[in-house]
Amino acid sequence: MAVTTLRVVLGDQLSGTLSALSDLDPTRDVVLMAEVMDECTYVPHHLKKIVLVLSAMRHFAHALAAKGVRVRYVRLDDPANTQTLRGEVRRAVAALKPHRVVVTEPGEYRVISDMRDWTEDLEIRPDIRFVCSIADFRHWASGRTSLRMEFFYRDMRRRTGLLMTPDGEPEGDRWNFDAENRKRLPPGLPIPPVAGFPPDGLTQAVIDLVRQRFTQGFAEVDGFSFPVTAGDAETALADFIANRLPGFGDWQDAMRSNAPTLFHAVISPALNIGLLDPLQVCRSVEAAWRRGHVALNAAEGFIRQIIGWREYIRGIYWLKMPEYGALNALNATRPLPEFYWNGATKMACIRHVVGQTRRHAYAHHIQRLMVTGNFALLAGLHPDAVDEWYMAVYADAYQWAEMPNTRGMALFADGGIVGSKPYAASGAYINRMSDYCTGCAYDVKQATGPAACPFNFLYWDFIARHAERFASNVRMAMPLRNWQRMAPHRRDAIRARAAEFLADMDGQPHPS
Ligand code: DLZ
Ligand code: SF4
Repeated sequence: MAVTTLRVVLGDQLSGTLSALSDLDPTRDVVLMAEVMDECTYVPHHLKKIVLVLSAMRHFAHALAAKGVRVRYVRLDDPANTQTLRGEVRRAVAALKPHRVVVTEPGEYRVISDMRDWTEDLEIRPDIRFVCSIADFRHWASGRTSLRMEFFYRDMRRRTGLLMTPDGEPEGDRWNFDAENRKRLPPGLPIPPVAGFPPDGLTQAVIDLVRQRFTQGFAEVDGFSFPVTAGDAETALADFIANRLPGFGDWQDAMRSNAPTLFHAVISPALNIGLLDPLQVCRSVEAAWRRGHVALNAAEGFIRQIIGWREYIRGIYWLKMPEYGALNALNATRPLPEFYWNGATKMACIRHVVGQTRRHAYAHHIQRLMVTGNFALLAGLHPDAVDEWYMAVYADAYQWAEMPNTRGMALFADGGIVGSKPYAASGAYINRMSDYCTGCAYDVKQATGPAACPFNFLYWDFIARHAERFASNVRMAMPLRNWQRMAPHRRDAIRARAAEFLADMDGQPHPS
């Protein structure tokens, strides 16, 4: 039978509500899904991320087929596979001769640029799985001299009605309860585990394939337990709401060495490939608050991450690309040290975060921002290298989400588009929010000498290096003043230790 429409579904578009599928006619259309090396290798993805995407793709294709939809599914090991999305679309067009090809806009600039060459009759539809469309964000941003997430978030609250009173006021008379969300974790507090989903036959086949085809060192494929279907993702969400959401607010920023997930949802890997709908997730969390299961600071803190931060970051990405991907406002040039990949460092905080990232393809926001991100900022690591690392190592990383978080929030490489000041912090912050320092070879109380915590001298070195630039930023006035008031011999000792440490890290001779 003649094929009317070829509908392309990418690996992070696994949603029944996808715009490319909205007018699907199962009798005349074909859905194309392709596992391709190009997408599996454009950054050295964590093996668990590859397993997640390919397994979820296979499950999604099965579910479509079970509903009577014709699916052209190209496996990675199919000998005819061209191993590029473009090649697979062209091959399908040649074989099926559809009247038109329909796709939902991809999450990465790289892919949409390439898409324009795919085929002549391509219809690219907006991705409607977000609360705020790209066009609406542009409209919101136009005419504003500075963009701030908090104001965008309030608009999203009004638009969705989430945590709003019938009179249009924020519940609890406040938009934001962050001040209550920075508590230290009591030692010994039991942490509810994250629900795991052991591999079924389909996933096991993908694990075997990935083991065979990808031999890069970073990452462990053993212990894969992410949800790979919409049903399992719902179970994971329900488990979070029942068991961890009550503690999510209070201990949102805490870190503990033997507890990688704490009270976090760990739903981003499923959410970012489309197995969950962000608005539905927020409605479930709001319902938990309305029935008295959780406090308002927990529900609000979580909802802000989704309809505030997640949507805001995506808006910034599409507003500022492609220029955003080349920004390097602080002229950072240092290569990424090997310990980002192998965890071999005496800094216990980094060792723990990199170690858990290797094992789980997951770290929570404060670990990403204040440990690996903060170190990269202070040490002046090149944003391209840091960007690639975050894209590769986290199971939830897609460029629309990852890039503004890395270049903007963590590295200040965008010069202040995402955040109004650099999130630079000394070891004291990590010590306050974690137990990492108690097991560290370095002393978090010292800023000079061989035993000093590197975050301390690198923090001051960072302030000193950028003193001129920060002089015009009121939010940096205090650290700058503290630096300038420090005794000259102490400033010299800090800078000398920083230079020595960085030279060691780079494998260079010490500066004299
Ligand atoms: C991340 C990923 C991987 C590892 N593999 C595939 C694949 O084989 N086929 C596919 O369609 N998509 C894959 N993806 C997701 C794409 O990289 C993602 O759709 C684009 O980066 C746009 O966000
Ligand atoms: Fe990290 Fe410094 Fe604490 Fe060691 S002492 S864990 S390097 S913050």
